[in-house]
Amino acid sequence: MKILSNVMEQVLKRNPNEPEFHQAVKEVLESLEPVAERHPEWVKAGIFERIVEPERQIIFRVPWVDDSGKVQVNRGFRVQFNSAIGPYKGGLRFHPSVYLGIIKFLGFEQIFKNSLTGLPIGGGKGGSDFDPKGKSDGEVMRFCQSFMFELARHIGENTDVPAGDIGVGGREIGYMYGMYKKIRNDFTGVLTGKGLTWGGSLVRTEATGYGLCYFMEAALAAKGKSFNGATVVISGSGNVAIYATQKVHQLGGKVVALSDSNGYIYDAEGIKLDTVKQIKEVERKRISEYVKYHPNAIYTEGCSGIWTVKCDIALPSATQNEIDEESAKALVANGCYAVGEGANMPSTPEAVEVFLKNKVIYGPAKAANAGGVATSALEMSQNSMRYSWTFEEVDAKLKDIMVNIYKNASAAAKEYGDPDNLVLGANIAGFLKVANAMYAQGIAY
Ligand code: NDP
Ligand code: 2IT
Repeated sequence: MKILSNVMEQVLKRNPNEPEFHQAVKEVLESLEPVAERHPEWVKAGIFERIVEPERQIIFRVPWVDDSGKVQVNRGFRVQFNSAIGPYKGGLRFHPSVYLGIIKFLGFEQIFKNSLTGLPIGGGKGGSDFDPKGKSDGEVMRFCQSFMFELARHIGENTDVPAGDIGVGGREIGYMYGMYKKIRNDFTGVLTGKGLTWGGSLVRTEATGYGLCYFMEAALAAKGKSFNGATVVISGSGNVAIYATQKVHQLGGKVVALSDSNGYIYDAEGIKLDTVKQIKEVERKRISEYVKYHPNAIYTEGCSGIWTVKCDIALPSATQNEIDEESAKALVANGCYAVGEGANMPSTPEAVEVFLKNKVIYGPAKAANAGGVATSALEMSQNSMRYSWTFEEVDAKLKDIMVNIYKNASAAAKEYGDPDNLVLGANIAGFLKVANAMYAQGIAY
């Protein structure tokens, strides 16, 4: 790095002990070096220094009472990172590992992802270190209500529109929406991922997994390949993993492995998705239960072993840094020729290096998993119109958006001299639109 090395140094100094945020920023700044060379006016206007600093960071206390009557205290976050091209938009993550550095990395990535969708949404992210696992519905509800009691004053349909992420699905969005409405006396599209009878969009539930497959379908087709007949490994067994599995099966591929944070299942005949949905969505149990229904399947303790399962295509859809260098090498050694990221930043920088060196068709997260937030933006449009599109209409728009993201990322990669490098292409294509808007809106902004 030359022009932008000072920016990175400042990020490290100003944000100590936030390795995930450093990792996300470093990758983007490395990609943007040739852009800085072409745009001295952006360098002069401090666009790069400004884009790595959130516009606003909110940290708040979330007190709630558990089923035994004990008072619990969690920490809540909302990082409003960039509003140059639209209201802050991005999910809420409830997971014990959440701290400011995780929310900042996710919020930073969201800026470029949201720009890539072509829709008018800025970047933001939030969440809490609350662990929904093992909690009763009542406990989850009281936590969500307390969380929204504070968050409500910072968000709004034209200001900041949160949605789900790890640990936040339809149930949690419902509890939060109810509380927002009670506080504000206002029925608006302030959250996305809502239920279908109260403002939700068809396809939002399926969108990230489906979108991931649409993106990868385009990337595979460019190299004369497809999902049809391919063996696929998908990590996680939550929202993204489940609907990626469904779409792979519709496209003629066979998903043979899924995981959770405890371990992974292997089913050589292909994963039976109805069983997974029953275990994860209805019963909220562990993926290990799967072998009770399908004794021919194998459960292995420990989640990283999933990358040693032989496959053609891998779709990491659990969490950040789940594929390290060793796992990436194992995938390549077993003949895996494509990796599409359903999760945010699931591959370490060393793993990405392995994929790029070995000419793996590699779909980076901010491009490949943008279908979720894109459909959230479609939900916002429908809410503004007080109208709903059909499943087929939303699905067609989603597919169109994902194919366009592939085309734009691919074109930017070509223009900047590294045609197959979609990391470079996605980072640059996402950045250009935001930088243009920031430049036009002046420096006080
Ligand atoms: P869910 O909460 O529905 O599912 C998460 C899955 O990942 C679970 O199987 C969970 O296992 C596993 N997982 C979570 N944390 C870890 C961990 N630290 N180690 C191992 N496994 C883990 O979340 P989503 O499916 O919504 O999100 C998955 C990924 O996709 C995240 O990276 C998220 O940021 C990203 N994403 C989500 C979008 C969405 O629309 N929902 C949109 C774009 C990206 P367990 O149950 O054991 O915790
Ligand atoms: O990481 C993501 O893009 C999401 N969790 C979805 C965000 C959204 O606003 O739908």
